[in-house]
Amino acid sequence: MSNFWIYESHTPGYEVRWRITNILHQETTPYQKLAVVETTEWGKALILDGALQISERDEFIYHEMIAHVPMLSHPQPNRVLIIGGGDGGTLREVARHPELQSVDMVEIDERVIEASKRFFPQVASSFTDKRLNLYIADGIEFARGNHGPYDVIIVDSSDPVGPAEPLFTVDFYRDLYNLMDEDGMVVVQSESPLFFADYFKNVYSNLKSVFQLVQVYTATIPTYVSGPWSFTVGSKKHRADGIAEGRSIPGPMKYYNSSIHKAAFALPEYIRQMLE
Ligand code: AG3
Repeated sequence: MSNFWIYESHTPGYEVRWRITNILHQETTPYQKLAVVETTEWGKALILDGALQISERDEFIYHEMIAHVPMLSHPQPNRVLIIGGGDGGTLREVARHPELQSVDMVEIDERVIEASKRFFPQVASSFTDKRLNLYIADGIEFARGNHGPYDVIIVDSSDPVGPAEPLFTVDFYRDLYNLMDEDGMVVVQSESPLFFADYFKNVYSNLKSVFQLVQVYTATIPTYVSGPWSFTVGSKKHRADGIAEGRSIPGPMKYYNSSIHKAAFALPEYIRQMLE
């Protein structure tokens, strides 16, 4: 068996390692270090600046949960904006909804898209969708521009260090607010409440200062830091914790179902208390 391992340091006292058989690709893009490795347990994995973004084996959990919760709790998600998400997994799930009329996707680093198309074709499977307008651009600048209005916005970013840092600020959330219709809803990946508690609390209070309704849900994504991973919704009108009337789930899922949708919003006390 190969004796090569890659490490991810979560905190100064906690790191994980994965046995790998191969480094399939490595490059330094204008924005970050990008690597694709073949692991023995999780299939291929995409790593940005030392942080694992997707593994073939569990990416479905993250992508189904970041996409279908907002897409199904909104009554009519016709126009969608995805910020980040260069691997294409969020787009793949959004594109399954027949209600979708157009999706704008804004990714700062074209190399992530290229690497995903080459090494993760089953994730990058919707870049040919006719409803897609792809922008290789800075999400911050895009959000300041005259786009939309959108019904649903999904911020599928990496951690708030490096290129994604400004995507966690009040100013950015205010710009997103202004890009949405009067019943719009945004969901952002908001890190581990346990290990990245400050980031998590910041997202919540920043969204709270902009949106009428803010709700948190979680899912366990085994290749991220152990325990729950959070997603936070800012909404102008609709609650996010259930499927909207008249909507139905678009085809077979591997993780998402209507019970999971509701249950994901049930928060353990230690998380609920962080939001007080
Ligand atoms: N975006 C969230 C990745 C966070 C991972 N963090 C970490 N490993 N420290 C994933 C992008 C998938 N489309």
